[in-house]
Amino acid sequence: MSETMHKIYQSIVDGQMDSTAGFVQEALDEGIDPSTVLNEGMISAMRYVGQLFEEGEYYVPEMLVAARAMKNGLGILRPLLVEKDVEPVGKVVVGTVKGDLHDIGKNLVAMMLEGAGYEIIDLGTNVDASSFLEAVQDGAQVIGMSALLTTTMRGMKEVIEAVKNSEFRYQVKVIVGGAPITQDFADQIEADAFAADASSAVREVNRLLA
Ligand code: B1M
Repeated sequence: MSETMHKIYQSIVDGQMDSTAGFVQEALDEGIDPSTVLNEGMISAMRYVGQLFEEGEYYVPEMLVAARAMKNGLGILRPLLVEKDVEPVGKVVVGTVKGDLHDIGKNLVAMMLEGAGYEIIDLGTNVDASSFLEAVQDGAQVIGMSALLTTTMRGMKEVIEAVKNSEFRYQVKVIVGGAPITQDFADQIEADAFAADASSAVREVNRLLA
């Protein structure tokens, strides 16, 4: 790992909220590919933060400052991931399910979809079934749900049930993702697609709307 990439990684792990963005810019100026910065510098750092939390080394405040550092870094990457002035190829509503406040992965998925030409309705975190349905009423063709907690992932099924019991049953597709979500779980709750990361989310949404 180059020195700059190491600085990005370490600034997230240490939650140095004000340094990450500068280091990300430095890496881009050095010609490092944005997806390398994202995956090797940033996502791997968050993974390590999660490990430290699991091991009892870190507590919620440390996770929180790491998340802020990551968000500041993502602010620099955003314009590179999101293309401007393209005619929307479809409309996708995204949100983190009820009871769940994790939004970094969901935001990344939204950014990459936007970059691929989709119009995004971002409902944020802690989103219930009726809010997803309202967005479908507003024209969303795909519901994208994120969950990071084993306790909240079941909420995805509730949304799918609500869709099935609504007039939009045959109109809308559902994609799910997030750290605890697997293809098996997606099959169990009868989601139309599962994606393990943001770029496969784009591939899957393209497939759903093809
Ligand atoms: Co929390 N947290 N957290 N946390 N947190 C995890 C998820 C945890 C795994 C940490 C651990 O124990 N190792 C653990 C969950 C354990 C479990 O359920 N089995 C955990 C816990 C326990 C908690 C609390 C309960 C802690 C507490 O209060 N005691 C609490 C819950 C609060 C709540 O939501 N109600 C909590 C709180 C927080 C913070 C608020 C402090 C902060 C979130 C800040 C924020 O998001 N704004 C936080 C953080 C930062 C984490 C970790 C460290 C990092 C998450 C992250 O941003 N990853 C996380 C550890 C981990 O995941 N290893 C952890 C980076 C992000 C890019 O990855 O979100 O996985 P991810 O997204 C990926 C893919 O999953 C996928 O694409 C993304 C890009 O590749 N993807 C999709 C995601 N959504 C998708 C949707 C799609 C498709 C793909 O389609 C629509």
